[in-house]
Amino acid sequence: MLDLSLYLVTDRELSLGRATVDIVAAAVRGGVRCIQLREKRASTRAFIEEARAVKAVLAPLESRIPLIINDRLDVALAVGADGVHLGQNDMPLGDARQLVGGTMIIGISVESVTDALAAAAGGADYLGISPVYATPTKADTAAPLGLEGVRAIRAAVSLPLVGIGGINQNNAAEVMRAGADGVAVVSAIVSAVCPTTAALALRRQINSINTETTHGNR
Ligand code: TZP
Ligand code: MG
Repeated sequence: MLDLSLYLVTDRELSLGRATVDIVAAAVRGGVRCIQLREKRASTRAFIEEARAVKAVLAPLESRIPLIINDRLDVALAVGADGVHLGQNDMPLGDARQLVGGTMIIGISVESVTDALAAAAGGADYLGISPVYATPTKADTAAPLGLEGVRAIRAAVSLPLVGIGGINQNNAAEVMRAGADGVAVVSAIVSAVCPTTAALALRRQINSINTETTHGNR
């Protein structure tokens, strides 16, 4: 089953000069369970090379960590990634699904209940609720949806949900309590002095919610 509980979205410009492959390796040691490679400025060739390098880091791991490619279905196909993540202005879900059939995970960023219902009807595998909180990491986001937005989307669809935008160890638990199955973070991990420690801190918050759920408190 797809484990979205702690989902890292990469950003080379926020990684304090460290290589994305090293950030990914460190983050996975701290308990990140899914990687999205997001390259907004790289050439297609550099994107493909980076994706192959990240795939090589993930391949020998005992726990299977999926590699999802941001925006670029062609890159995802070229490297044999596990999935692609598409926003509301990227390739339409229907076209992407037609190209890959059931062979690839397709995640969709949703900015409203309407988007969520459309993505669910179109066969998305999971949804990214974007953004939950305001964030300087991405310029062109919609207005923050907040915990109310997470609750509304949770009530509308049964797909796995991951919150993204301004999430860190101090607010990860409340996003999950509002109904998300996981949290996706960029700066909280890639800009941390120690990405492993940052991931561990997030992991602790997530695990505390899973324990609550096990005890029927959610
Ligand atoms: N999509 C919606 S918000 C966002 C993306 C890629 C950036 C999230 O970055 P951060 O640093 O975790 O707030
Ligand atoms: Mg996109």
